[in-house]
Amino acid sequence: MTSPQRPSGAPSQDEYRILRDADLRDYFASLPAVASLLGGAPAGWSIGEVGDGNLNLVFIVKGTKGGIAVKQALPYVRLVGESWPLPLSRSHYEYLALVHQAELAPGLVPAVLHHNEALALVAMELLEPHIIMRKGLISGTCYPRFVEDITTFLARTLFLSSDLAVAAARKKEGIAAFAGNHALCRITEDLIFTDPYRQAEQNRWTSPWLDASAAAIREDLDLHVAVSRLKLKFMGGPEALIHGDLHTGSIMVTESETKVIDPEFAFYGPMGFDLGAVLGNLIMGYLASPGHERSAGERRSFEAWMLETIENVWAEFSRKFLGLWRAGGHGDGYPAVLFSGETGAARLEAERQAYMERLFGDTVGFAAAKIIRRILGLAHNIDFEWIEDARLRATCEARALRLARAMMLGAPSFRTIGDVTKAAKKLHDWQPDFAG
Ligand code: SR1
Ligand code: MG
Repeated sequence: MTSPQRPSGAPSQDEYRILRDADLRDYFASLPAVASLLGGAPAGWSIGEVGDGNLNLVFIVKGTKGGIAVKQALPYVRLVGESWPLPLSRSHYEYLALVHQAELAPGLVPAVLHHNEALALVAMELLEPHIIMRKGLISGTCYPRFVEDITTFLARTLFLSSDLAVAAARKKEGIAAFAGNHALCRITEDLIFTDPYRQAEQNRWTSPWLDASAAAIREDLDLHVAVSRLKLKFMGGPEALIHGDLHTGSIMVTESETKVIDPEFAFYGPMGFDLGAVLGNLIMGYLASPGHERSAGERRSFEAWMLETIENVWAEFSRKFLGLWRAGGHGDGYPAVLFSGETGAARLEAERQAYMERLFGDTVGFAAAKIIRRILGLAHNIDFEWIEDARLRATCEARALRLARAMMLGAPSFRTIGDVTKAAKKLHDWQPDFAG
């Protein structure tokens, strides 16, 4: 895989300005290809800022013929404000990742229509009528296409950018191309692997019900060791080009299509981090579900689908990843010359199984870290946040915390994905003792 470079002669960084609706109108009016895609007179285009993420501005621009989604990075963290500066270069890495992912997993990411490095701006195909998957799950909607698509995305982007598929020099060029995205990695290192386990000013949780759980986790040295091991893997394991923030808010869906968006956290990291993000967020969706129930048991079939989906995501990912490997691992890892003949082939197959077991262990650990950060850290998710009754929200969150702690400490006892769903199911109706 070759890495697209920054376009030569790109305008310099000092031309950056935060764009308002009127600026966007003038800007796209001056780009014939985009203007013609939109259609009609620029004065008639509708333009609105719709971003509800933690970092950026997102606009939808619509003309008489079509529409585009436009993402502009702000020089700071939107969720917190100007007191937390953040490099605009994340837009470059997002663009780069979208280009690579489109090559590796065609059709599963939005098409990039335009990129301006200086403005930290990416214009993409407008995904309509897609919605953010997290919102669909909150409303209890099942997505029949999701397992097929997300596992193709995961298997292809991870396998095809790894040492199992890519020659050593190219892989290292890939690592180098994304190495500058360290400010975004740092957010993950702090917010996921450190802050929820210490007193951090920005931490928050559903108080007072989770006060004791939060305090216990701050004192839990077993957990501190386990999360630090995961952090080290995240920092020092450039296995593949990972999305880096693959939660259900980074996935847009319809019943028949799935698109992975927002890869601004992309870099070469551990595969289990992306897998854990998907599974950890599905587990949260499942355990948040009782909080969105309007009548007893009304979400039962949705919840059964969620458990099935969690199981199928791992099973299908594993099948597709191994399929790619068996069809031809042309990377410099596991040189074919060392595994010739029938005995060599059998030994390599056993090694593939061992590889998947190790990857599953990483996935379980990272999924747990993703759950804990959303309940005790700075950035929460609406699966829990939209549960209006705070005590019920705390109950759902306490169940998820209990499962996550068991998963992070007991990865070896979660040998199969069925062990994970079984444990999640067992906690679905568990009543925490908030007094104790
Ligand atoms: C301060 S940024 C908080 C979170 O938003 C992003 O979506 C990532 O998940 C990050 O950790
Ligand atoms: Mg995002």
